Amino acid sequence: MPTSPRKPIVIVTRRLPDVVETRMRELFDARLNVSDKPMSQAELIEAVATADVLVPTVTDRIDRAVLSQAGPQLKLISNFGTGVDNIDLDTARNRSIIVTNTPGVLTEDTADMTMALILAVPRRLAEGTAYLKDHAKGWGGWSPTWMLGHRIYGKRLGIIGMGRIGTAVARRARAFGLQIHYHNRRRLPEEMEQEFEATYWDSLDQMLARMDIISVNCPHTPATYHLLSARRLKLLKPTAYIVNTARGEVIDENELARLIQSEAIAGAGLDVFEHEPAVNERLLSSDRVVALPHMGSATVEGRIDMGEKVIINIKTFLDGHAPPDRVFPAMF
Ligand code: 8YV
Repeated sequence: MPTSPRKPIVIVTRRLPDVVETRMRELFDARLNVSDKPMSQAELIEAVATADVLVPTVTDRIDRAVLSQAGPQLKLISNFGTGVDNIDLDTARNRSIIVTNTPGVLTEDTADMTMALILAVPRRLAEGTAYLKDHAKGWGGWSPTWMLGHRIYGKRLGIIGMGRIGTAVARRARAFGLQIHYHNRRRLPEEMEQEFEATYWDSLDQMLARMDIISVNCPHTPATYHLLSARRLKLLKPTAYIVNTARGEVIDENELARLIQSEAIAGAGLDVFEHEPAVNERLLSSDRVVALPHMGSATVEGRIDMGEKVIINIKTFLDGHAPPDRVFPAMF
């Protein structure tokens, strides 16, 4: 009797939506993380020694130490997430391990969250909610001069990183009457600039000094680590706000906290932090900071779409084709 070929071992480091896990069980020898507890570096090393395919998330550090223990069977890392700064890409490439991600499917959700923070910080939404909760039995009532925030209509929004998410933010921001400015490695095609009536700044320094709100929408790479350095943060106007739904590492978080505390910057809306899951105490305790626990892509629909993308990448690879979302496309 012919034996059926063994199913490839796919190790998934965190719990994924039920429909995604069910499909993975059907297709692969899926080793799932029922407890959802983040894996230790030792557990990750064990995983790469066994898996044909690894499915990590932003909470797993797939560094050189982990990858150097990978068995020869590990040929694909299919990241559940768009950012791949959790993976040592150079080492993966040198070891001929393909890396894929999940671009596109979390663009709109992340742009929505960015817009929510752009509104929430100048209009003091978190403060208002907290105040009502603290005064549940009766708040002082309306007053003409109380809880005043700042208008966003007509203000200048400077977007750092005009890729998919930055562009989706620009589209939303236009509808709210914000003026669009951006800094990007490449200038947008003319018709896109016209669509947003966007102003391109080749010099990030010059853009920072003139904006009312800054939105960080670029990936974290060696080139963007502390792009908003202590020196650059000091260029911002004291009335400026910063929103970050990309990666905490792009901003010098310590300096940001210091400048907000000393009122050299008006406030910040932060969904990501430099040393997650730790958050700088001074940011958390400031009334002028709206802090969220990395929720930008946290919708049921988004997480299912991300899982579907992971499955498509694995399946395509196992069928002998180039997976669609390769991070270094030349490799297959
Ligand atoms: C994800 C993200 O939740 O995809 C990304 O890059 O930052 C998040 O929205 C996370 O990465 C999942 O691994």
